[in-house]
Amino acid sequence: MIKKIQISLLCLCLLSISVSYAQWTGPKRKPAQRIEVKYGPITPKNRTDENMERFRNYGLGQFIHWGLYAIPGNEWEGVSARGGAAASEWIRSWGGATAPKDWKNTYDNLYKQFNPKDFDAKKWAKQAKDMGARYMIFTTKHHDGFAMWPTKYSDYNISKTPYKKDVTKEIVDAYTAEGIDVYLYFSVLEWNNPNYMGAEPKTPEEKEKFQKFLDYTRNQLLELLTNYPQTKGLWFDGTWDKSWIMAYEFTYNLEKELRTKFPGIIIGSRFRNDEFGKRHFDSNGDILGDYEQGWERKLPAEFEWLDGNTWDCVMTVPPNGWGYMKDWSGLYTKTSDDLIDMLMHCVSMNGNLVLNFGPDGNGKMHPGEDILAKEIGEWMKVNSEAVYDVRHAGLSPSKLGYFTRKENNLYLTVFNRPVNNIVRIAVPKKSTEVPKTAKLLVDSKELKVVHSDIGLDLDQSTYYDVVLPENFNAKKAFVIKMELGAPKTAAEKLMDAKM
Ligand code: FHN
Repeated sequence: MIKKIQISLLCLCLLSISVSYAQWTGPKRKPAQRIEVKYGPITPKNRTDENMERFRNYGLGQFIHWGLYAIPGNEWEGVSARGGAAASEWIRSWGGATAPKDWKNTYDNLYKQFNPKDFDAKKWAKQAKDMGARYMIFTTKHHDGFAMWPTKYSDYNISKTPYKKDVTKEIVDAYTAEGIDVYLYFSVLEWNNPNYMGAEPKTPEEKEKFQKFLDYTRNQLLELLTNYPQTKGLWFDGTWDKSWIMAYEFTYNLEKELRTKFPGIIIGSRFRNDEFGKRHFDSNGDILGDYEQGWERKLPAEFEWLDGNTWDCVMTVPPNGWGYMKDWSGLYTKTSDDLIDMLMHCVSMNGNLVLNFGPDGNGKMHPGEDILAKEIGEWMKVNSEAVYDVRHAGLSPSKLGYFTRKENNLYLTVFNRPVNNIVRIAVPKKSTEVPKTAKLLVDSKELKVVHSDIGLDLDQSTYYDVVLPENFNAKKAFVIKMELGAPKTAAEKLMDAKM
């Protein structure tokens, strides 16, 4: 019995050790004492070069998951893979009672059907531009191992499909022409590569095999960055297996090599771990890469949790599922209001929101995604000033919406409109900058600003009321732009009550 308790205590301990520095849902804990880490960060926290500054200013991005999984669209011969596969782009791993016979083999031969007759990269890029995206991430190779570019290092690639043409090149060129920066998604993990293994290679044969896989990975990465020199960064995925974790010396050297050969390249925190197996953040809690890449379908509740790191959040429209999903019925799919809320949540905390699209096997977006792109684009046309090039405003969060700031302009994107039409802004009493003027981005009409020092006992804030016109109708969130300036008179010092 005692032994059992000891074992479970040990398990609990191990669990807490393994999650301590790579968590995305709470404040980042750092060890009490720094330890020596040989394979830690290569670049400084918060690079200040032009590329990184651009990254921090994107605001909105587009993710595209497109590969062979687009053909089934999460179902096969009328049978849904829901419940049998973790997500639509995971359909190759469909198991259980509903899985078709010999499914893996069927899937691995889908490339013989890949011939997207409606694919028009320029159309995609134009849609992304109209939506307001300033960067995009494209899946060059997902976990199935199929390369969406004509790689020299594997036959399982786009050139062997009836389509034949280099999809990646078409996308990189079209988006770059629209002024949208391109990042290449690359899954290290491959389900059907005989040289890949999840476990740590132990025997000489296993080690030799996995070394082949590592060399192949390196070759593909160098090939991608050479073929598509416009690429701004690599978005790694599938790096959680023990085999990759134990290859920390290789991955450290590879990151160095990529950075030397392709100066300015941006690499997120998913690429590698330190020699103690710590992913995203090393054993001292320092970020491994140029930005935090763990905000997948999740958002930080507090700005402080981000610990000053650059970050973005990648988001699906359905609850989960990144690749094309023919049937959205019975699932909650995010509305443009949900997504604009998430966008403002991100930018108000110095992050970007990257919205995922999963085009079908013919190269068409899901009709629901077309609608979202249009609605978000319409909103962005009026309000993008509050999204692009902005920073965390340094004010206490408001119940009404999200603050962002650019130079001496403060923006409040209002999601919860007060019934009395008075938008109350709390400013620290000692602040040397307060709202002086206000207007709505939608019509540029000046709004009344009134200083309302309501005199709450022990309150550290003073208040500025922006008065909305009674006849102002809004169907979506709206942005109030305020100019900041020196307060007229310092807030009166009222006596705090003695109790
Ligand atoms: O397993 C993948 C998943 O299919 C998808 O590509 C997402 C995108 O961020 N990443 C992985 C899970 O973390």
